[in-house]
Amino acid sequence: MFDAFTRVVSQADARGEFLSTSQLDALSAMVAASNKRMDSVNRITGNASSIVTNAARALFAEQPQLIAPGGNAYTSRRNAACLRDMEIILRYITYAIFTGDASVLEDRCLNGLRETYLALGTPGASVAVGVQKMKDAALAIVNDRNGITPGDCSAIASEIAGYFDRAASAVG
Ligand code: PEB
Repeated sequence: MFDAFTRVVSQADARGEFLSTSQLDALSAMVAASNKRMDSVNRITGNASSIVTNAARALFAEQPQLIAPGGNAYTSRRNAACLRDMEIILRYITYAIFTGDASVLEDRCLNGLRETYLALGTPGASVAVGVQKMKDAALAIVNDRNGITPGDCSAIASEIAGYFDRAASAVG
């Protein structure tokens, strides 16, 4: 698991080089924006349960076959597993936002998830739709600027969008 700093160190070390000016500039821009990053993590985390349940409700409204008899989320046990999966994915995305690096999300959550869903008969494309709905909700929260340090949030917002997109495309 890397964060944005250790990743740069590991890449420089693999080449036996000092950190480059462009690497230092990129990290210093990241440090300058770190309040927005942590505010975003804080607000997504504080709203996690409504982000998950609203996304799942909207997914089931669009794809009612999932919760109909024979559907992969039919029965309370499987419905709960579905909500839990969405919460796990959102949690790892908040870790990636916090560290500024997708490796924790990739290594501990997404790696092998497509194969797990194939084995379970869980429709990965539907999970991807659920993840996209969580993305819309998370970005709406970040972009409403309530409790987020003032300034331009477009860079952190597009970074956040990228982590959701990675998760969706890993299973979809
Ligand atoms: C991944 N999900 C399920 C299982 C696992 C995961 C390993 C099998 C074991 C279990 O049931 O607990 N676990 C999950 C994850 C990590 C992890 C992301 C990362 C660290 O450890 N079914 C649907 C929806 C979707 C869904 C589309 C959006 O119809 C999910 C929610 N996942 C779902 C369901 C099950 C499941 C298991 C319903 C149960 C399937 C079953 O038991 O038949």
